[in-house]
Amino acid sequence: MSYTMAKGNQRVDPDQLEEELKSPAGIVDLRSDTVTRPTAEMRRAMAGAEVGDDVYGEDPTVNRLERRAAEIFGKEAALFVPTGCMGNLIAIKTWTHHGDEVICEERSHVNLYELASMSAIAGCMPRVARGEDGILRWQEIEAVIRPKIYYDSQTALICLENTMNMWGGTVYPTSQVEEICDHAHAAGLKVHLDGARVFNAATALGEKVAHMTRKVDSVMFCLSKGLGAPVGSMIAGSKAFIEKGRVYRKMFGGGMRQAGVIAAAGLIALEKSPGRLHVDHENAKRLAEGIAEIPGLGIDPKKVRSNIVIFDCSKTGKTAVELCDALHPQGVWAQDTALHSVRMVTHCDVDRAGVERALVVLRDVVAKTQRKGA
Ligand code: TLP
Repeated sequence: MSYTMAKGNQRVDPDQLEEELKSPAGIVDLRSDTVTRPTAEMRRAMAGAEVGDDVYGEDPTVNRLERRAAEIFGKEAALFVPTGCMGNLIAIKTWTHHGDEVICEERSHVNLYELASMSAIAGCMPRVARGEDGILRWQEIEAVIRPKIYYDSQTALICLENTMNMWGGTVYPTSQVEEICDHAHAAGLKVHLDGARVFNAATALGEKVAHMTRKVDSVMFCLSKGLGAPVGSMIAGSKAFIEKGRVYRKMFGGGMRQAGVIAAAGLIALEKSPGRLHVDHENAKRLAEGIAEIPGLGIDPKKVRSNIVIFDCSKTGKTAVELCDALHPQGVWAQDTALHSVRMVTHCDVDRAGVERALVVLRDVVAKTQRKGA
């Protein structure tokens, strides 16, 4: 099939636009893997997508994506949701009753970056645990389970995150997830996995996502991060979970109509992107090794296992915001994640040359700040 897309008042072939469809020229955007732009193949599929009204369950492309996601994860059913935040919230709402507690890691996304939606909307309290490099063990979880006393709020759900974003993309060993699930289930608790980047975890482990998630009760994963789709996440679990989840998706305003237009890109992301994530991981490793050689910056490259690199800049005398602001005009975009922590995330729109450029600019910017401070 061939077609053209409007670009200004020109008509252009999207195949020739592949480079232009990526990040703005000259910018190495490492703020997040959410910034990826859909490929020409995705855009073609979106333009040609067969659609229907998904609130009636009549969008064939969404239905295909949901079936395929369920199949890949070895779960009974899956649901296409607009965002990862909504996917997590639907799972929390489905597994809990208002007044319940949800155990999660201190730096987890559900605790820090979802606008307290588990409290504001699902009526639950986060009960945080702390794991080494963000990876929880059963002992740390067990310690914060509330006793079964009628005047205590009750623990209902454990929410794990894999990879663990704010700990630098660390990865759960599957045996540890399974041990947590076995104990949780024995204690009558459910386990939800925020697997926004579960395919990165699968790449790091060399395992299949179905194997890694077989014991969790529900999983959310994002099509719009490392997998490169423009919009959308999925939740997967039992048929009963997805049936309830569909109700909450509508209640939260996430019932979409001709969503096949975006699901079409999601299908390509799901089939094609996991196979290239190792490139992002190799780039992240190189980035971390380069950062470790810059005086004043702190990182242990051995701990970088996926596509997220978080380093300490306290010894530069600059805050993370100041450092990011100094990098920005040089075309290297990074994200502050704490007072002295900077995050750089590799993805399909950043190649090795981009990583090398980021390192040159970073070294230069840090050296200048240190000269000024001397
Ligand atoms: N993460 C974003 C920011 O919100 C921090 C990013 O740039 O990394 N779970 C995890 C582990 C995530 O990292 C994110 C997004 C989400 C859920 C939410 O996904 P969206 O943005 O689709 O709602």
